[in-house]
Amino acid sequence: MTETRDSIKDIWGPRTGYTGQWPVRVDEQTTETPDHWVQSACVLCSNGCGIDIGVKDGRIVGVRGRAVDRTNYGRLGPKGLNGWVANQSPDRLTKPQIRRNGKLEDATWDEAMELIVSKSKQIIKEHTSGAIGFYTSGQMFLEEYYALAIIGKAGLGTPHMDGNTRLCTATAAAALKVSFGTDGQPGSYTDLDTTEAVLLVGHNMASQQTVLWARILDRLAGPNPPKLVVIDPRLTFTAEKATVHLAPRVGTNIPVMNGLLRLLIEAGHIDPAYIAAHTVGFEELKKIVDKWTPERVERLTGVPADKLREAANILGTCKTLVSTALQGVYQSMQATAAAVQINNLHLLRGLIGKPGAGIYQMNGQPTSQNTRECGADGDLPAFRNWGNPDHIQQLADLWNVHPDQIPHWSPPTHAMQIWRYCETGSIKMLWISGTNPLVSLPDLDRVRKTIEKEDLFVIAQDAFPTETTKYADVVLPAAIWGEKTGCFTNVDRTVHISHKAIDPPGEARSDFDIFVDYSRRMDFRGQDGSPLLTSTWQTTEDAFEAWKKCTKGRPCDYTGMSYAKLSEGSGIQWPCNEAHPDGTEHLYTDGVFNTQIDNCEAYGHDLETGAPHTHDDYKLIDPKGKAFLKGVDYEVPHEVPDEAYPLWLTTGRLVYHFHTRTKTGRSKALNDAAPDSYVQLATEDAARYGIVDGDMVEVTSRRGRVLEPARVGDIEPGLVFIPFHYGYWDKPGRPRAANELTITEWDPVSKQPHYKYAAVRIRKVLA
Ligand SMILES: Nc1nc2c(c(=O)[nH]1)N[C@H]1C(S)=C(S)[C@@H](COP(=O)(O)OP(=O)(O)OC[C@H]3O[C@@H](n4cnc5c(=O)[nH]c(N)nc54)[C@H](O)[C@@H]3O)O[C@H]1N2
Ligand SMILES: Nc1nc2c(c(=O)[nH]1)N[C@H]1C(S)=C(S)[C@@H](COP(=O)(O)OP(=O)(O)OC[C@H]3O[C@@H](n4cnc5c(=O)[nH]c(N)nc54)[C@H](O)[C@@H]3O)O[C@H]1N2
Ligand code: SF4
Ligand SMILES: [Mo]
Repeated sequence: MTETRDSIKDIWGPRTGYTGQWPVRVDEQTTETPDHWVQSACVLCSNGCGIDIGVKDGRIVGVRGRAVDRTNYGRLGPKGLNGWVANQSPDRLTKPQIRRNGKLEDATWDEAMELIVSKSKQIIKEHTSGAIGFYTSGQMFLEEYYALAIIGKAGLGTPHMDGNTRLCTATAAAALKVSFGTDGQPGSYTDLDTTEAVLLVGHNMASQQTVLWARILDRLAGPNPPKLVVIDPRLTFTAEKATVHLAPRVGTNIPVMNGLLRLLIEAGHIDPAYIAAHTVGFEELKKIVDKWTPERVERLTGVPADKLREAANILGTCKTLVSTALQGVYQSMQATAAAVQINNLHLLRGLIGKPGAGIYQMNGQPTSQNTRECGADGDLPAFRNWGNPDHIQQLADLWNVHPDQIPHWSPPTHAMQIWRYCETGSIKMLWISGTNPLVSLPDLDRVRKTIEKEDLFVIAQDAFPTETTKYADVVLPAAIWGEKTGCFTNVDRTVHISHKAIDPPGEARSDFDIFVDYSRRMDFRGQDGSPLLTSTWQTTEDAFEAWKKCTKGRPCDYTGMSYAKLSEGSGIQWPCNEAHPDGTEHLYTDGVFNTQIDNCEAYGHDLETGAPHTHDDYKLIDPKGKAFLKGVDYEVPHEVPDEAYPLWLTTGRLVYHFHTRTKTGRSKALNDAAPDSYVQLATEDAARYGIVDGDMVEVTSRRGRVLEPARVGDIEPGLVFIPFHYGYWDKPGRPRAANELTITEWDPVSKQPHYKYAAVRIRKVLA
């Protein structure tokens, strides 16, 4: 057994202060000495740390960080070091199940797949393929998403396919499209090695990307430490290290960001030459932000005017800057508009496309970038534009189908709308893969009622019994990380290959094999009568080769990569092609963006209403490679505290758990570190309600109630926080899932749900 460090007690590990090149530190956690190591990357957050899987006698016996990998130089965090034990959990799903007489019973793969196929055919006959929907993941592999996208778009021809990425990083994609024309993070992690300042908006990196945070901690411990500006209503681990911490009221990112931009413009801390040469929209933006004086910002957000000035001074005078946004932006009010303000900040200062200057419209899930790239969500493969007939023709050519077979008469259906169609009955079959909506969707009572509907046929494809598989008509046991080969892309566009290390348990099969099997049994064919997938799609490597063709000439060009090349090294950043055989660190180095009419991924939206623009609208505004500067004014959140529900609720994450805990809840070390949910209250509020640490508190919203033990302190008065990880699979009984309380509202542009605010009341419950 080797444990190089106790990551539960010491989350980030020892400091190695530096500037320039981040030193190597290899973290390892093994229970036995492996006979061999298998190359992979971690799938427990978007950082995608390079990892080797230790194998002995066909079992995983531990992991170690890859010293050569550019994302982590050997380091791993608590989840990376302790999460792998879930693969070998005794309650893995090992056989397909079919619901018979109300009960899930074991079945053969033939029985389960034939049932799905006969249901699909019956539904298509009676209602068209528009009655079939797919709700997938940000945690499967690139090859699996691409197979699914082709099945949905070219095989069935249904517009109803989205991922849980809608709950996660839809706003990241939307904000990048709005400003730069297509998805794709402009920067590179190496920017953190030299940058003078870091801005984190609604992003608790210290908990959520612990290894990336270790990189910042090491910079803080080295020469020329960067200054940190953190915008978060809670005093998080991240905020504790801030040079300036702004703690606005939830839902007020727009006033804060508008106020910061105003101060920058007023002080002349902008780059007029860059603005003139590479952007459009400056005058309109200036007019909008002009109204947000520091005093007005203070009145609305609670952020003291002087603190805002202090922050603006750092952001305006640093020569290099890395900014990130995550769920405190994406799941809060005016999500896309607020995320775009961060892009604007960099554009105004000309801090983009060069070393030390990076924007991270962060991802959350390990493979959410690929869901988006491959078009297994509400996007089309390789950032193609559903409104552009040439882009549709390109896909039709690649897939050997008529363009009309590919739904493109309106935007693909977003996840919240897919669930709405299930609720109203126009979707009759929902295929859920790699996500657990019965814990993660907002307003769970409504979701439960929907999934229980007699006329909705539900397939759930997962590795574990979950709150969702419980309601399925067919359960398909999936092979997961470590048990199958595939690629995925982290937030700085680094593509890793993850090799199969062990066999999956029992009869579990990879998502790739399941989707390809479905395509074969449905007998999907192209225009010339040849099978859509099966003849050239035997292995995931075949799928990767097909994907490369799909990306040729697009911003996410993978054509210079191969399984062999990815296996020789340890991560390559796209675009990687003939011109850039080793990958590309920075996008937009020449100040030319992907906004040209024939290149852009979307024709834009009205940022306030979300109304999409058409090809003809775009012709009038085509900035031909310049970036868009766009702004909006403040809007009041859709639900605000009142007499009946006087407190704000916000929800989020803990360092030791991943989402609905299907993996981390099965790791003793992680689960012991955070065994239960809780409600965090400000000291003042706790005193007012006579609540002390550990008291049981009932939290009620207009949609439901939960019972949580109290934890007092480190949060703004008037706000309560509940981690959303805790469902019911391991602890039925007490209502405790945060999403019993949350609202069904979403951002008008990205359609990402608003998990970060709701109005609640609390009451101490006597034991
Ligand atoms: N340990 C751990 N790490 C993870 C995950 C996990 O489950 N556990 N999940 C991964 C995934 S998929 C994701 S998406 C990321 C999410 O990573 P984060 O976005 O960092 O996580 P959250 O806790 O959801 O939200 C971040 C912060 O937003 C703040 N916030 C709430 N409302 C507002 C607001 O209106 N404005 C501002 N400025 N801030 C606000 C909250 O106080 C919270 O600290 O983490 C990834 N990494
Ligand atoms: N209140 C509140 N709700 C939230 C959030 C919040 O901040 N607050 N955050 C939202 C965000 S950002 C996210 S990303 C979602 C996450 O929500 P979910 O996606 O529902 O959460 P997970 O627990 O990660 O579910 C993934 C499932 O996939 C399974 N799985 C893992 N690997 C594989 C695989 O290779 N194949 C298959 N078939 N299955 C696999 C896992 O066992 C697990 O059941 O939650 C969202 N919900
Ligand atoms: S930072 Fe993310 S990718 Fe890296 S070890 Fe932790 S969970 Fe895994
Ligand atoms: Mo996420």
